[in-house]
Amino acid sequence: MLYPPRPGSTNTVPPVGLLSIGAVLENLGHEVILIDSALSGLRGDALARHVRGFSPDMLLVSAFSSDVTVLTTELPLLKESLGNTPLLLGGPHASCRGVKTLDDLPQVDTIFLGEAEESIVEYLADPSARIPGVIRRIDPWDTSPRHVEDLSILPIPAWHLAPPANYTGLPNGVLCRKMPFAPIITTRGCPYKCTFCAGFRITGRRIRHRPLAMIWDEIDLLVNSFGVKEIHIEDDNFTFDADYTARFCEEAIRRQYPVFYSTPNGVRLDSLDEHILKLMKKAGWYVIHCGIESGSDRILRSIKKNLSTSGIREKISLINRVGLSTAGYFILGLPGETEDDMKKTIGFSLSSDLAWAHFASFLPIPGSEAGDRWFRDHPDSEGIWKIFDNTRCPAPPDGVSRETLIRLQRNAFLRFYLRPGPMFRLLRQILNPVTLRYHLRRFGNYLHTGSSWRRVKPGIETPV
Ligand code: B12
Ligand code: SF4
Repeated sequence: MLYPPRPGSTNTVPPVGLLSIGAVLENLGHEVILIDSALSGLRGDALARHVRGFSPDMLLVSAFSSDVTVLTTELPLLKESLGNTPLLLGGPHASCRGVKTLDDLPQVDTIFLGEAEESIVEYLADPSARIPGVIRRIDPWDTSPRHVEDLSILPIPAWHLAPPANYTGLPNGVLCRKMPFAPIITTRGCPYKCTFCAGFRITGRRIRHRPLAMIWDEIDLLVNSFGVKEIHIEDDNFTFDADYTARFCEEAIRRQYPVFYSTPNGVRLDSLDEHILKLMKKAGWYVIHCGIESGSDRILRSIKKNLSTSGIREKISLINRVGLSTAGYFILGLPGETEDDMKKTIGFSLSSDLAWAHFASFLPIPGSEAGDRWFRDHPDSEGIWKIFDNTRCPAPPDGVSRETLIRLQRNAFLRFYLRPGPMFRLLRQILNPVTLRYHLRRFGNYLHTGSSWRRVKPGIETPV
């Protein structure tokens, strides 16, 4: 299994989806190797030689759309080196883009759409069959993403393939109190229909829960066998079911592990009340990340966020009253936005009591409502994957230039953090011994190579 190299990125996160597939394959008796070249930096001929060294029977690659550009240079080398070894691809890009993935990446033999724990088993049983959620190049039929109905059938992700202590880059910006951290998934799916989001293409619209007993088995393993000190719940919508969230927190309080918990993917503000927030605080949350997206009610309506600016302000105050800090996620350059709308968003971030803020630029994610519209309106969008990152403003709205959007995004960060409170918090976070090491290494890399790209380390994988 391969997690692709990510030049320029200093954030590394264990590939929890591949770990789940890895556990399924191991349960079937297969020997599984995970090569995380986002972590090791290995690429090009060295990566191809490294992969060939294991003489794999098949190569499973997981990719975001932001990985497409790198894969267009890596996959030909891997294909050449591996000959007829089947090359399978799954993850966000394949799930969101569907059959067009086969045009984007001509070396891929088969793609998997959506959650693939069941489809991979069926594929291995008969690689020539038509399986829902699986598209083979030699028989590209029309199928939609597949989802696992009953999450209790899933094994615990194969954490020994990606020990959390190897992941020393900060996961989400600078917000992590203790290392090692581990991302876990407790629920899959989200019923909301935000137009910029394509999560449903991967994990569906129906929320399914993993049994809490299984989640605690996983956390036990992470804490007791891997020394994990911070658990990041990366669900689409962890707080959707208040009863489930409360039971998770009550168990965390009962167990008293010396760990922090956080939900860095963000939770919906309308799902939070005082009772849940107090439980989360007692359980070990220190910050609540939340998707705010815009400070303009007109734009909030147009992106179908189902939140109002006044409701958002109320919830931020509530979170602060409970004694937790709040991190707000905003998107600049949403379709239909004017410069004025974006200024409203920046103004909103400054006037609300947020401790942290992140300003992403709009990404036209294929498969999302707004992304599909963008691709329809921009038939000549070949170069999009090269800048498919929410820091690079690839798709400014009509009437706003890319340069203007980049400037607004930079201004947003500067205006938010160049204030005494946020600046003090940022410095305290950067100077905390856990993150200081990361920033020093990043700065060292910058001095050595002129970029924050991690220097190449040999692969850390050994056969299991
Ligand atoms: C947590 C999360 C992150 C985390 C961690 C990601 C990680 N390492 O897994 C972080 C913060 C790092 C992250 C970053 C980004 N993310 Co994100 N993220 C998510 C989120 C909320 C959940 C992902 C997850 O853990 N899912 C659970 C696991 C179990 O699923 P999974 O990893 O997808 O794997 C399953 C299947 O995809 C499949 N599978 C995966 N790989 C393979 C390979 C093979 C061979 C097979 C057979 C199957 C298979 O089987 C797995 C088990 O069912 C999703 C939303 C969603 N619903 O998926 C967005 C999402 C995937 N992210 C998104 C985006 C845009 C980004 C960024 C590009 C944002 C940016 N900076 O611009 C970055 C890029 C990341 C990178 N290249 O480093 C988009 C993806 C769009 C796309 N087409 O690429 C999503 C869909 C959200 C959205 N806005 O719509 N993300
Ligand atoms: S942005 Fe969040 S709330 Fe909206 S659809 Fe996506 S996961 Fe659900």
